[in-house]
Amino acid sequence: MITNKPTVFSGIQPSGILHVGNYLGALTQWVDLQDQSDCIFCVVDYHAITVRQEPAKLGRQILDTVKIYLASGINPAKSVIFQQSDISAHTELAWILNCIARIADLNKMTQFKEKGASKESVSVGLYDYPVLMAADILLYQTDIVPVGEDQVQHVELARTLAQRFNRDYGQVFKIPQAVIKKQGARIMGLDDPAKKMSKSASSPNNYIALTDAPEAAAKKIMRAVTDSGSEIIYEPKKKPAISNLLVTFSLLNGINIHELETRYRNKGYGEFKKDLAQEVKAFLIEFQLKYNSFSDDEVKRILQDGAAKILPVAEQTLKKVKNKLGILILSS
Ligand code: AQP
Repeated sequence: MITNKPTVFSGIQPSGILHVGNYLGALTQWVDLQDQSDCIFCVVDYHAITVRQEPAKLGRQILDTVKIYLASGINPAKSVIFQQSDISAHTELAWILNCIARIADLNKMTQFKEKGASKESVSVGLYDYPVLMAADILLYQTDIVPVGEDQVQHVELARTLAQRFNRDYGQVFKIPQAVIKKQGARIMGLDDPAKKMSKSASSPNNYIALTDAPEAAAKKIMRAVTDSGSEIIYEPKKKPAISNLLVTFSLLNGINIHELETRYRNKGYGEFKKDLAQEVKAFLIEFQLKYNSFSDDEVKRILQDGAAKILPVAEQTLKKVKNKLGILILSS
């Protein structure tokens, strides 16, 4: 599987229904990288269980996440798609990296502070999530990690742990690089443009889920909060809500933001939102046609093939790590 192209690794948690933020911030970038790189795209179910998931629903969410990858344009003939818990080397390497990471490293992680703050009790897994993410990335000797802005700090930690391991035990890991999109790396919540759009947000008005009924999604756009004033201009600091809607509009239909500003000069928020609502509706109708065309059996086959293809790469890295640590006795 490994060629001389750069290796790309990324994943999404099956912790709910994926939204337009996941699509514009991550998935479109994955699709663009497929031709120039060896791409590995994971459904990171062990990350999802860092907060309570409903066992009766989680399997469905895993299959649906793969269908969203496929509907977005991830092609299993070009890219490996697999489920994290199918490759036990992820959790084994995470344990080893836990012994390399420092409490001080994890205390710096802002996503843990944000996600943990609203909860009465927080799992050790949620705190340790960035170390598992480092293991995910480093197992495949990854060059590039395409992510949204919220994950950049976690990729930084993967780099730190890789450098520390290589320095203390000898060269094993490649040092990965986070890549984020110039635009769309942080799509904000429709109900609160100070916070990112998130599938675990308390209100469904925060996000446009990729499986939302198109008409209902259009209504969410009409209800989206706006800023004071009436001008439709891109100024994220002064006008975070309208700027977020402009970015979404621009990325969905390919018209650049300046053209949109010109088109809506002297027009009100109502007209702008009505047009965006139509864009979102049209996008979802087309997306969902593809999404609904995949069967569960097809998805299971893709996951099985993906795991089989990727297992030797993961095992090879883990073996090198164990060897450097001095614990590889029987099969050295
Ligand atoms: N709002 C966003 N804008 C742009 N990119 C985003 N991503 C997530 N939200 C936005 C990117 O999508 C990828 C997958 O993220 P994830 O599901 O693994 O975890 P997350 O970042 O924690 O996403 P959510 O939606 O907020 O999930 P929950 O609510 O379950 O925690 C990543 O590349 C991420 O950057």
